[in-house]
Amino acid sequence: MEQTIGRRGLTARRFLSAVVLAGVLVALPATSEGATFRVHATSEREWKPDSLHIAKGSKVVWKNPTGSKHTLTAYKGAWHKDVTLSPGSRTHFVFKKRGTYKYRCTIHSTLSQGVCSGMCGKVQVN
Ligand SMILES: [Cu+2]
Repeated sequence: MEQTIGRRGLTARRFLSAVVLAGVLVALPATSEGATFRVHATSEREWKPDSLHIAKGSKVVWKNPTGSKHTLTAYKGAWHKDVTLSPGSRTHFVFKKRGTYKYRCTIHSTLSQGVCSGMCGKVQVN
């Protein structure tokens, strides 16, 4: 029941529309295309988080805040070469294709018959 046609009423309705629109934008999932996700190495020799589910086109940034060197080595071809993360450094990768990308630090993990133990991580791109 809208009875206010005056200047005040219009303004109030516009304000309400803006609030509703803002709510819709905030409600968009965090996995929408183009989002940035962060993973960091821990001093317990883990990737945190060690498993990510992201949308195609998302960027993942890996940081190494520890005092040790780590490598970011994909064992199913996400990267063309090993990336060495020296203490305090970071790197990133934009995932343009769907798939499961497994990676590990070759210094702090072992890979035996496809099974990684230690500093292992996974990115699932949908
Ligand atoms: Cu490591």
